[in-house]
Order: sequence, then structure tokens, then C-alpha cells
Amino acid sequence: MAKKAPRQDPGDEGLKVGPPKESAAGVPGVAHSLTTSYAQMGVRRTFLTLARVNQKDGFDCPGCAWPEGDHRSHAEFCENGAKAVAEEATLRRVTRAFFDEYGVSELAGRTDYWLGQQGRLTEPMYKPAGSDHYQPVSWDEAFSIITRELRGLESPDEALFYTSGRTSNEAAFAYQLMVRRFGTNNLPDCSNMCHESSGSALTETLGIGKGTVSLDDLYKADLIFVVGQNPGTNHPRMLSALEKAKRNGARIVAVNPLPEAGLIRFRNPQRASGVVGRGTKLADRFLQIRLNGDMALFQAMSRLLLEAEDAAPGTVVDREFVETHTHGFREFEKNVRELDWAEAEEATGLPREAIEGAAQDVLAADSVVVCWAMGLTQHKNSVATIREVVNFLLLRGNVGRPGAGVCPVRGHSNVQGDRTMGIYEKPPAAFLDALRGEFGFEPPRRHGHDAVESIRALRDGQAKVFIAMGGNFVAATPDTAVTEAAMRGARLTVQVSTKLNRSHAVCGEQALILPTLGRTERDGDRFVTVEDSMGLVHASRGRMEPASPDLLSEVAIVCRLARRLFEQDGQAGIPWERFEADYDEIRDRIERVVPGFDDFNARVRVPGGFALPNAPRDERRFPTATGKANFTANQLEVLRVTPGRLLLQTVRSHDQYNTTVYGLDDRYRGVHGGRRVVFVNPDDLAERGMADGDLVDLISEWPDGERRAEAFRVIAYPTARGCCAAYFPETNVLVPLDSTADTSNTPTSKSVVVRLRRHTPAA
Ligand SMILES: Nc1nc2c(c(=O)[nH]1)N[C@H]1C(S)=C(S)[C@@H](COP(=O)(O)OP(=O)(O)OC[C@H]3O[C@@H](n4cnc5c(=O)[nH]c(N)nc54)[C@H](O)[C@@H]3O)O[C@H]1N2
Ligand SMILES: Nc1nc2c(c(=O)[nH]1)N[C@H]1C(S)=C(S)[C@@H](COP(=O)(O)OP(=O)(O)OC[C@H]3O[C@@H](n4cnc5c(=O)[nH]c(N)nc54)[C@H](O)[C@@H]3O)O[C@H]1N2
Ligand SMILES: [Mo]
Repeated sequence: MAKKAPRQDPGDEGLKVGPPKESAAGVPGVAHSLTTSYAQMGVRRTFLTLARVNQKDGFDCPGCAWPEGDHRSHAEFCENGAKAVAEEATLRRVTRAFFDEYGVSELAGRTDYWLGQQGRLTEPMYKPAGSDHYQPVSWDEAFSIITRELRGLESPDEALFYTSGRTSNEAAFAYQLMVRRFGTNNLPDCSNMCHESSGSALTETLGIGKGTVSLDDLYKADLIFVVGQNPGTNHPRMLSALEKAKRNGARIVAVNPLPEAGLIRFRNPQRASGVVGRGTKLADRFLQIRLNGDMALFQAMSRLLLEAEDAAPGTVVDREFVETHTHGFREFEKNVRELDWAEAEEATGLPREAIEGAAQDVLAADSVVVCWAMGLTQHKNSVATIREVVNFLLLRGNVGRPGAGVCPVRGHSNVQGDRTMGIYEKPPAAFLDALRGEFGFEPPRRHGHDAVESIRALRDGQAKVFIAMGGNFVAATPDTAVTEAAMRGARLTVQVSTKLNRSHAVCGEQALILPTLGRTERDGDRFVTVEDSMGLVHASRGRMEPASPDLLSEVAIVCRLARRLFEQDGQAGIPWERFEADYDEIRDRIERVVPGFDDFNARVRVPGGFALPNAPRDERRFPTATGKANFTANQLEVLRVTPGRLLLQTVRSHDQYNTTVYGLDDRYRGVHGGRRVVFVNPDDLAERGMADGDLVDLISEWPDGERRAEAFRVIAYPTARGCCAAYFPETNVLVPLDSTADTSNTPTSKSVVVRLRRHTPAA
């Protein structure tokens, strides 16, 4: 019998708020991570595991997608990478006895934190229709149930196949192959909620949906913008790269409504000087912008650059580059010259002098890199905003040469690789042609559902089976009430997972949990491959004993399901058994289908891996519709909110990985022991007659009605005026399903219009 899990959820009773920190990482960072690791893994396991993170013969850190670099220090991990590893390498286990004790209705009432704390899943579980409890099921039976439900559909388009971004290249390739062979492009992924806006904007303007810089470019840059990103928490290893860039002479401009600790100062735990003192000052200039003001900021900076060119013709605009390599300059120029300064100041909340100061930095820099993350991608006008970032860089030829370019900093450790492998609901025709050529079947051409469309399809009864390769769809997606009802309407939901989460509790009529190996674990003598945020592909090999003998790798799960599903038609001409036995066989196929993987099996065995081709970076070639890099003209829309309302952004705390909550602290922002908090500017509080410590409800307003998240503690915090911030997933309930970005359809998780109302406890 398993130990009885604690009955009570730790609540927010212990909430303590102190002043925010001014610097990130340093010794307290790593020391803190080790306490977390010990608690979860034990001392010996901790050292064995952490010693392997991001080493050339080890596994890829499941934390973030930041690249490793050539000179790996002996401990190439950060505090939050260590937490991600500890979360997976935990000694706690969820067994059949646990599911006997807890029914799904009870689990659905638990917090994400509590669910995650229960430990690793150990064997396949099945919840039959009409039952409240999961029960053990054999792998064989599980595949039969899925096959029965998939074959029973009227059309393959009634099934949805989600992917989160930790899935390896090999598993992702096999998965999309199975799904397309089955007959649908319904391959929504976490990217739809993440960097989709970057992909849309960059594909259209530069001809590649990825960044164009390498680590080396960062080290060579004169000026680096870090926009809408909190690297101290979410990409801590990026701080070392920024520190190195600074030592090489770069200036850093941080653009953010919040003065995030990691943007201001950095204490490098891997250098002696990081142990003492206040660390390196990182940002030379901090633009405390209003939420969603970035489009105006980049237009304004471009406008100032054009005016500087007027004043000294031939010195600012890179005429040769613009003429040879770009298209649409005139329309862009006209649009930006018409910018209304009053609107720009209103949108950014910045005085004109601050923007002029940043433009001066740009004029003084030969090479400029712009880095960004969710602060730019999760707004209605995100695609247009990122196009303006591209305009701004193209103007001075800051793309496709050393030290310059676009750097969307990806989230999940293999989210970029999954897309390269064809996890995409709108696959390009060339990819489908290559699949057909290699495997001899006609892949479906009709575009599939993205994440938001998938929720609608479930809600409207058009989709009946939902399968997830990792992730926590129910908790990661917007409009919690709508999403949960939609998911409960499914005939069958299947979750391939490492840890227990909300998507197991809020499930379809029938539900399956398929437990899988994590990155850290041994998969026979096999290894998998991943692609980082800068397009480097390398091997990842787990060494730890698997959490349970009953786990299958993601590849094995896909291949065995495919064999069962296509049993009748002779495995559909695809050697699933050989794929499962030897991942080299999958890699050989990837090589023949996906450009850039020549000699894949040989090159990935070279320590450190290899770089995928990147036309803008490698040869200043822009494979767009016009054959050139495209300037665009984007109409500025200032996001105005009704008086009395605030713009809410939903962010990550320092103690979470998306929907996985490691702990209840957000150390750098001074929060301890609780998550139901909302950060509000003191002047906005005063205007409302409210004060630090008040208990409020957050109410979001949208044409179809109001949404409420109750009982949040107010923290008076130096965020930009008119803006506030609170953690997701708790606040996902406030994000309306239909509030998405133009073109990319990404939920607007960083601009939700809310009002604060004093909380009155229910009688
Ligand atoms: N430890 C840890 N690491 C992670 C993750 C995690 O949850 N935990 N998640 C991973 C994933 S999937 C991702 S996508 C990344 C996310 O990495 P981030 O994008 O850094 O994550 P967020 O917490 O969403 O932070 C958004 C940042 O943008 C700022 N911001 C919000 N709106 C705006 C705006 O309108 N303009 C500007 N200029 N700034 C704005 C916020 O103040 C905040 O600093 O991290 C990855 N790494
Ligand atoms: N309001 C709001 N919502 C957001 C965001 C936001 O900023 N605000 N950010 C969005 C972003 S950027 C993203 S990327 C999404 C994230 O959405 P998801 O990727 O769906 O969510 P995660 O929380 O990362 O998924 C965690 C689960 O993945 C499983 N898992 C972990 N490792 C593995 C593995 O190796 N294999 C398998 N099969 N399963 C594994 C575990 O069971 C764990 O519970 O959330 C989005 N949602
Ligand atoms: Mo993400």
C-alpha cells in the first residue's frame, strides 16, 4: 500500500510579502535549488542527476530551450533547471492505490501544486465511462481502447492530437506521421499559446519561423534589447550569455512593465565574483513600458532613425541592404513617418525622451539583437508588433550579419524541434509532399485545429477524442470554465504524461493515463535528439533508472499505438516495429523528409551536435513570398481600457514551470508562501481607495460577459501605471477563449481587461 497522501492542500495562509530583489541567481539561487532537489530526490541521486545536465554525454535540461554553448562549465544548470530535473527525478510515486483512494471528482478540486507533488505516474490507468475512478489497465488494452474509439469516429478530423514541447524529435516525427497516416492535421501544440505570433511574423517577413542569431552573435552585439521577457526566472542561463556580451562591450536595454530582478543585476553562481558583491549590472537602460506598448515603441524608434537619416543622409539607413535584400520599404517609411507622438506616448506610457534615449543607443551601435518572449507574443496585435521589431532591425541592416538579428527566446526545451518535425496544424505543402514521397501515402491537406480551435471543436461536439503527448492542456489553455466543460464532453481523453496534473482529473467520459519516461531516464541504450532556441540539434541521453518498470518511451507508445491502429492495413507500410527498436531508423527518415538533416545519424553523434541551416543568418537569403525580407506597414492601435479598469498580464512565478507549481514562493518579487496575489501600481491602488494587503476579486470584461477569479491579495508593486500582474494558471479563468492574437490565434494572456472589486467572503 502506498503512503496516504496529505488530505489538505497547503493554502495561502502563510503568505508573506517583502521587497522585490534587485539581482538574480548567485549563490542563494543554486543553494535554494539544491534544497528543493534534496527534498524530492535524496542527496546521492541529486548529485548524480545534476552532474549530467547539459553535458555532452548527458541529457538535455528539460527546463528551457536556451542553448548550451561550447564551453560548458561543469555545472551547466541553473536553479530552475535543477528544479525541473528534481520534479522529474522525484522519489515520490503515484500508484494504483492512490487512484483507488482519490476519484477524479476529488482530484479536480485540488490545486496544481498538490497534484504535482504526488509524484511520478507508474502504470497505465483507465477510467471507464460512468466511473469516478481510474483503474489499472495493460498497455495492450490501452492501445485497443484508443484504436476502438479512433476507428469509431465518422472522420479522422474528429480526433485531436496535442503536443507539449518536451517531446523529442524522434517521438514528434513518429507521432505526426501516425496522425497524418490516420488522416488529419489536427496537431495543436503548446506553441499555439506561446511563440506562434513570432513564427507567423518571422515567416512572413524573413522567410523562417525561427530566430536568426547564434550565441556568438549575442557575444558580438553592440546593443541587445531584452523585451517582454523575464530571463532571471525563465531562462537563467541566458543571464550568463548577457553578462559575457556585456564584458565584450554590449549595452543592454530592458523593456518591461516590471523591473524584473534578472534584468537589472546578475550574480553569476559559476564565477567567484558572483559569490560576493552585488553582481553585474545588466540593463543599461530600463524602459518601463505599459503592457502592449511595444508596437508603438518600435515604430517610434524607427521614426527617430528615419529622422536621423534626414539630418545626416547616408549615415543611418543601410541603403545597400534595403535595396538589395528587402521589399516594401516605402510603405513602411510612410506609415512610420505618420506616427502620432501623443499616441506613442499614450501606448508606451513612456516620455518621449526615454524613447529618444533608446534611439540614441541604436544610432551608436553597429549591430543590434532584439530578444523577446511572452511579453510580445500574447497580445491581440502581437504579430504586428513583431513585424515592427523586424522593420526596426531591417532599417539598419541588422539581420543576417554577425552580432545582429532576431532572437525569439523559446520556452519548452524542444518546442522548436517539434515544429521542425512537423507538429503543426498548418503544414507547408512541401513537407507533406516529402512525407508522401518517403512513405507512399497521401497526407491530408486540409489544415487542422490549433489549440483554441480544438477547444471550440470539443465544445461544439465536432471533436470527440483528445490525445496529448505531454503537457497539461486543461490548465495551460484559456477560459478554464469553457475548456473544462469542453474536455469533459469528449468521448475519450488520453494523456501521455510523466506527472499527475489537472488534465488527468478534468477528463473525458473515458480517460487514459499513459505514463512515460522523462528526459533524465534510461531508454535502453537509445538516445533522442532535440533542437534548441538557436537551431542547434544535439543528442540527449538519460541515465537514471526509470521511475517504474512499467513506463514506455514516447516513441514506443506512438509506435505500438500505430501498429494496433493500422493492424488491418498491414501497418500502413511504415516499419513501426523497427522505429521502436532503433531510433536511428527514425532519424534516417527524418533526414529524407526534413531539409537540413543530412547525415543526421553521423552528425548528431559528434559531441555538441550541429546547426540547422538558417537562410537569413547563413547567406542573407530570405525565402519569403517576395524572395526578399519584407518591410510591413502596420496600423498602430492603442489598447485603451475603460476608466477604472486595468490591463492584467498573467505571468510565471519563480517557483513554477508553466502549470507545474514547484513551490509557493516568488523570491525575486518578494512573495513567499502563496500564489493568489495581484501586483498593482501604488498610484492605481490609491485611485481606487485600495491598499497593499487588501483582498480583491479580479473580474475580466468581454462582450460575452464577465469572468471572475476570487480572493487575491493585493501587492503594491512598481509595475507600469494602468497595468497589473497575477500568476497563471490560476488566472486562466479570466482569459476569454475568443480573445486571441490576429493571425496567430494565440490567447491574449498578457492583456486582459479587468477591474478589481473588494472581496466579500461568501456567507
Ligand atoms: N523556470 C521556468 N522556466 C521556464 C518556464 C517556466 O514556467 N518556469 N516556461 C518556459 C516557457 S514554455 C516559456 S514560453 C518561457 C516564458 O518566458 P517569459 O516570457 O519570460 O515568461 P512570462 O512569465 O510569461 O514573462 C513575461 C515577461 O514579459 C513581461 N511583459 C508582459 N507583457 C509585456 C508587454 O506588453 N510588453 C513588454 N515589453 N513586456 C511585457 C512581463 O512583465 C514578464 O517579465 O519560459 C520557459 N522557461
Ligand atoms: N494565462 C497564461 N496561460 C499560458 C501561458 C501564459 O503565459 N499565461 N503560457 C503558455 C505557454 S508559453 C505554454 S508553452 C503553455 C504550456 O502548456 P503545456 O506544455 O501543455 O503545459 P506544461 O505545464 O508545460 O505541462 C506539464 C506537464 O507535462 C508533462 N510532462 C513533463 N515532462 C514530460 C515528458 O518528458 N513527456 C511527457 N509526455 N510529458 C511530460 C507532465 O505530466 C506535466 O504535468 O501554457 C500556455 N498558457
Ligand atoms: Mo511557452
